[in-house]
Amino acid sequence: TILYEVAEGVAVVTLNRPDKFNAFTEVMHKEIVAALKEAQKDDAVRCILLTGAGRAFNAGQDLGEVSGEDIDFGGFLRKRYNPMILQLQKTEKPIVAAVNGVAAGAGMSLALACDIRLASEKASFVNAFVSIGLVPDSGGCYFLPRIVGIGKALELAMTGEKVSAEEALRIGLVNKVYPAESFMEEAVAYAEKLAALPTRGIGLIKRTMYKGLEMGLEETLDYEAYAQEVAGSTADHKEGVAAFMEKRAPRFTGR
Ligand code: LHQ
Repeated sequence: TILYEVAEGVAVVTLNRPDKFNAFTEVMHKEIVAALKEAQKDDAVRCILLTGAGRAFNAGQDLGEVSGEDIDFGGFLRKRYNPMILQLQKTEKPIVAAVNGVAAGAGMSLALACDIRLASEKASFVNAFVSIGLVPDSGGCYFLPRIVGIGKALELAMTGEKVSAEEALRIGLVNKVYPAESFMEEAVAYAEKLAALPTRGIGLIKRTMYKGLEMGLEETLDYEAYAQEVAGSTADHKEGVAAFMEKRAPRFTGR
């Protein structure tokens, strides 16, 4: 239900159920977690690009899989969705969502849990939970207010209104918007640029910044000092300083 391909330092993970708008199934969750673990292990991977096949990014839970059933919502989320969201966080490499089309429900949450969001001008975001009487899950109640602020987050979650790519850019829900025709080329180029940067330093930026959301100033300052000790011992730090002194472009290796 997904495709996984590594080239030029980028692992492209494509959600691949285009006729179902790439809606989540139990198998897809397992495959995404496995792909993220593989990308974390593989030194050739220095950035992960997550996208959807066909017209949509991801429409959330496959409602066909759950309709007419009495489901244990708590168990469902804890078993299937939460491990996937936690795996995105645990991955110490940049994760870019290339939002090619609609991202709805837990599909929107998935995009929010990525580190950077690029959108096609055809992309849109629908916090669809409310339309079926549910609560934003898969980190939606955590990331959405942190990304767009509590006022906008409550509005989007309570109304379920569709947000266009243009509006998403305006409210900081996405980082860039590209024309639909060249979208994947632009997204891959963006990911390749990230993949050429100091990967360990970026992994530490990710961990430290997300931790900073949970901590006070003193604790954050202390964690920064620790993270800097680790970053300061990398080959890429030495290369960055050497390149600056020698007035040349750096050649980072991700180590
Ligand atoms: C789909 C789906 C879909 C199956 C489009 N499933 N087929 C956690 C705990 C436990 C249970 C519940 O869920 C969760 C987490 C969640 O994610 S809850 C939220 C679940 N997602 C939704 O409620 C979104 C439902 N979909 C929509 O609102 C619309 O389809 C969107 C806004 C995504 C797209 O609208 P349109 O562009 O107008 O496309 P469409 O509605 O015509 O859909 C295209 C096809 O994709 C269609 O199939 P068909 O065979 O008729 O062409 C849809 O049935 C299918 N599809 N979403 N979630």
